[in-house]
Amino acid sequence: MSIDYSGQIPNNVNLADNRRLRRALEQWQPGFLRWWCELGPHGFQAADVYLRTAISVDAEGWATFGYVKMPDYRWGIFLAEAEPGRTIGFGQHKGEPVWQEVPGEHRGTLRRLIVTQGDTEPASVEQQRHLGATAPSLYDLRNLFQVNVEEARHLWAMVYLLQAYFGRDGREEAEALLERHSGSSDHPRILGAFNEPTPDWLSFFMFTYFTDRDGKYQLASLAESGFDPLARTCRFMLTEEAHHMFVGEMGVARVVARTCELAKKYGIDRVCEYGGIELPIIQRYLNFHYSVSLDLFGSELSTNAANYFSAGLKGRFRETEHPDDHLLTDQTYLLLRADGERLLEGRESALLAINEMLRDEYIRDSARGVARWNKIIRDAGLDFELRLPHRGFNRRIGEFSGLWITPGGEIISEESWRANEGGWLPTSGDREFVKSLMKPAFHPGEFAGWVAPPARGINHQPLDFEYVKM
Ligand code: BYC
Ligand code: FE
Ligand code: FE
Repeated sequence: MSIDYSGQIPNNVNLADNRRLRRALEQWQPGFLRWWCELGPHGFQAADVYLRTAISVDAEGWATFGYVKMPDYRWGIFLAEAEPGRTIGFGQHKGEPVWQEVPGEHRGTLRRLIVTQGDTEPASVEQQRHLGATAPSLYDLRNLFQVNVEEARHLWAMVYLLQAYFGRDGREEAEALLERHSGSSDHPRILGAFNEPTPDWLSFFMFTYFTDRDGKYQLASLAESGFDPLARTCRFMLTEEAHHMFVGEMGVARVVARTCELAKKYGIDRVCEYGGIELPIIQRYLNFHYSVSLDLFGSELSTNAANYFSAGLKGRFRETEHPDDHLLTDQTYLLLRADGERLLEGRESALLAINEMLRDEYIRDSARGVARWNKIIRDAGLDFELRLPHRGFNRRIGEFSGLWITPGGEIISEESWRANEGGWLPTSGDREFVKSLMKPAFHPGEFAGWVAPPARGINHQPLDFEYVKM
């Protein structure tokens, strides 16, 4: 299924023959572009950026690479191909044909899920809008912008669903997605992590490793949805998500590699003196981004999540691979709960634990990158290990939110937690120091001193390729 690029909005949903929808989207488009120019990447709207753009939705060659000025990026609506005869894979409607229209009784719930997903996408662009000015290389600058245009496309993906399937309320929600802003006091973004600033590149790499990975797991469970247009939209979004997480994993790996190089040369305690970011600071950034991202999965026990599942709206990660009845009504799941001042493992209704199952998948996946970062440290012969903190550490949502839990998983008093906080979460001194390193490196092939160059360029281009022309 190829993409129609002839109209104003590239798409593979046959907009050419759907006049009502085409006009609704064309009316939304100018507001979107205004938003992009005001709150998208600051200072680079006129630059030529070497970007990939989707040209088909099948695995081979969906992307083409070329120079684009970002406001001219062809944001479009791309759904993965329909699976003929697809049936609902879980919940009370299991085995019934998937829905091509919104089922009336689930309309409000489905709209809310789509709005929540859609809200995160422009939020991340807003959070990252000032990073361009301090990019450590043209290669990194280009990756930032690639992530930004794709997150903006993810907004299109959700706006398409709202406009195509939710009538007037859908149009209103589509407008509201451009009105809420990250960190705004009157109209903040919906979820916590998306109102936190992304002030420096170490934060950006941590964000794309940990927070975009929440995106992967949320999209994967929405890709199981019985509402087929949502499932197909999310499937295609997942192909873009892989690059975002790659940027994060490699970004942190390169920071670690540079740190190790300096540590070997000058001593592990003198890395900052020589313009690197010492491992304890990296650990504190990791602790922050990981714990904030864990919150994005919602409460450990959630009737919302149970309802989404039973209704067939949001499944588990790789739903079909679970060797059970996909109803979960009589099953239990082992999870950690807070029982007064103790943490206690116990079995709870599997249906209520859907959020926790997804978080468990996420935690396992997050650990893989950390192991690869640790291999870099080990290979450098240094005695230090990065760790994922305990799942209860620094949580604002769910079971652990009222408790003061150490990265090691111990419940302590608020007073001693606060007294130790500076060793666990980035201090203002850490942030100032990291900020002081953030100087742009804009000559082709040049890299800032706090980060190692990557192993290879983008799309087989050399490292000194001019990825962004100012
Ligand atoms: N912050 O039953 P509970 C991405 C609210 S990232 C603030 O625990 P539920 C991306 C919740 O709304 C993926 N509020 O939660 C990444 C509820 O409110 P009400 C984004 C929160 O509903 C990087 C109450 O607390 N996609 O794509 O089971 C760059 C109790 O809720 C938070 C999605 O999130 C929070 N962290 O699950 C760009 C998928 N957590 O009902 C993009 C769609 C919970 O009391 N969303 N609350 O008013 C969902 O599936 C669910 O809304 C959640 C929450 C999993 C987020
Ligand atoms: Fe996204
Ligand atoms: Fe992403």
